[in-house]
Amino acid sequence: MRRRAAFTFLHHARLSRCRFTSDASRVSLAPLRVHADDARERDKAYVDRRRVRAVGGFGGSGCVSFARDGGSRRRRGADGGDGGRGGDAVITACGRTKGLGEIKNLLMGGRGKPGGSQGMIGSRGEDAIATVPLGTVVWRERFEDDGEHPDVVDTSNWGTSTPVAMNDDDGDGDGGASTSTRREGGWTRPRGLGRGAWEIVADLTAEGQTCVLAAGGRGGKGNRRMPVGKEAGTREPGEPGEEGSYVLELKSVADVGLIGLPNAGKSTLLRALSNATPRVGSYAFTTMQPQLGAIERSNGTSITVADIPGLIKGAHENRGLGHNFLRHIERCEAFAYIVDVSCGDSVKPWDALDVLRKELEEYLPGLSSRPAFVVATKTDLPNTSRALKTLRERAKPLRVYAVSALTRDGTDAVRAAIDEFGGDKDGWA
Ligand SMILES: Nc1nc2c(ncn2[C@@H]2O[C@H](COP(=O)(O)OP(=O)(O)OP(=O)(O)O)[C@@H](O)[C@H]2O)c(=O)[nH]1
Ligand SMILES: [Mg+2]
Repeated sequence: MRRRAAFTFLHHARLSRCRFTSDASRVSLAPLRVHADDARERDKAYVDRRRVRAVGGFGGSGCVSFARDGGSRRRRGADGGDGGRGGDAVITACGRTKGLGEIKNLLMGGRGKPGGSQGMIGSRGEDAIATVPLGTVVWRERFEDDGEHPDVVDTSNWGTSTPVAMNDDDGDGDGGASTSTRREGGWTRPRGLGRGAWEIVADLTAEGQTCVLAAGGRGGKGNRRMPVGKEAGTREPGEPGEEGSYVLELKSVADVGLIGLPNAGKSTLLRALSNATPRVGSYAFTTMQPQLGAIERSNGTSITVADIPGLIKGAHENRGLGHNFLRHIERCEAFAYIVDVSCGDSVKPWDALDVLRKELEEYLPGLSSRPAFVVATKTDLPNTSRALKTLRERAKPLRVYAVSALTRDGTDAVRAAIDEFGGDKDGWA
């Protein structure tokens, strides 16, 4: 009896999200403080790639109907209306959407309504609309001549393959699929997919931009369209909608990317420069997803700066968070290399800079030649001046800005540099 009472109590306690104090005789019913955990869960749930099957809705069937004369039973003529068109499967870009986690695996338009008597056309099926973040690239799988079916594509190696650039001769050795990719010249695949032929059908970078993944089917004709003869008593069924297999891949849209080893102080710097509030912590990989911040410019426009998760040696081979975030670097027009000059992690700042540039270049050739500057952080800590001097020598011809994001010393110069970049995109080259 006592055991049962204890169980009931525990059950209720869990439901009401209360917590127990260390003193077993007293139970605190204060709600759990879950904010930090929620933020961590949100980061973990961040999804920046999604496989979606899109199906347009079935068209409604046409109607068989005959008009009748007043009270008599004599037929006056066929008047059955057409069925309504099936709904489309659509995605639309929205700045407030942060990831692809909310997208369902199956996006299916609604069925069109059947036609009615007196020539009434059935209403259109409802569109299935999913919102995606700005910067979503839409890949569509193409059927091969050999009849390869989309469902046999192996997704187990997602995030592990080497980069596949446009017009790339990706020698992953899977014979036919690679050949067909090269044959079309512009074809390529979503990163990490080893098989199948894929093409980019849309790149949604502007608010409200939409892409119809699968159009709804046509509604069937009613007998009004075939009013004479035998056919007057027939109707057409609705047609099925289009179908397609898609991969949605998010590549953040930012003008400037903050690139650095874990713990270098990227998030702290973004906090100091903009109104963004990324999480800061004294441990590696505090930031698990790209964070965007806007920096106001003197001319009233703004520049978007992305805080990218920490990059480590071997990231281009998918070490650390690897390709999951390197993908977000691709679109940045310029980079700020963030290096810690306090040598807190015993990595020399100039070595860190070499690692960062090398990883970018290994990931996508040409990336490290984009306009860039260096930010030496944590200058408030002791014994940083010698390291800073050597860094300036070794980083040439890149400019080096010394800052303490904590005390905000030197952050105005960084903001001015970003402002200057916006006016003249080759400003730092
Ligand atoms: N003294 C000092 N500490 C700093 C400065 N900038 C950052 N820190 C500290 O360095 C630690 C890491 O800072 P973050 O901003 O989280 O570093 P991060 O580069 O974003 O790290 P990841 O997200 O893990 O890659 C935190 O404990 C910060 O308080 C600085 O200018 N001076
Ligand atoms: Mg961070």
